[in-house]
Amino acid sequence: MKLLVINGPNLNMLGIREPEIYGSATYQALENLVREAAAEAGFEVEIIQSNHEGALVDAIQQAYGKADGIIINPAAYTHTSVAILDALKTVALPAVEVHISNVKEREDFRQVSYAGMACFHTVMGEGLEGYRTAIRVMKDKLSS
Ligand code: CA2
Repeated sequence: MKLLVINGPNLNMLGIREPEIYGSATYQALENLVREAAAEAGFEVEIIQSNHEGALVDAIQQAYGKADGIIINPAAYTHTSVAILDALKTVALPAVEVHISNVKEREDFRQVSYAGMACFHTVMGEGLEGYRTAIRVMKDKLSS
């Protein structure tokens, strides 16, 4: 089974700023965790990070016919991007939304998630470990 993990803008800067919100682990540590959790769950995994909305849309479209599921942290585009929502709806693959922080307890402008409207589950506030949870949730969904 193939999994595509997509990370949005600025997540490549993890560990560099705002450790009180996002922790002190680096983006490389996040990729390592995802690869380990995916292997444990029996997934082949591809991980993509981009700061560009269109590149995220391209990645979602390219998953069509190739991946069995998508795990996505669209970062700031969570709260603005109808294009990412439309792409997720178009490919219609099972998708899980992940956020490192607990967005529910943050600013008003973070209270809408467009991408989340096309996801069957959301994980938030678990730090990087949230990606492991998301992978397990996806495994359960695809095994049922
Ligand atoms: O909690 C999350 O995972 C977010 O998706 C992170 C986004 C934020 O806009 C969302 O509301 C919630 C921001 C990612 C920025 O990542 C940084 C990493 C290191 C230093 C600064 C920002």
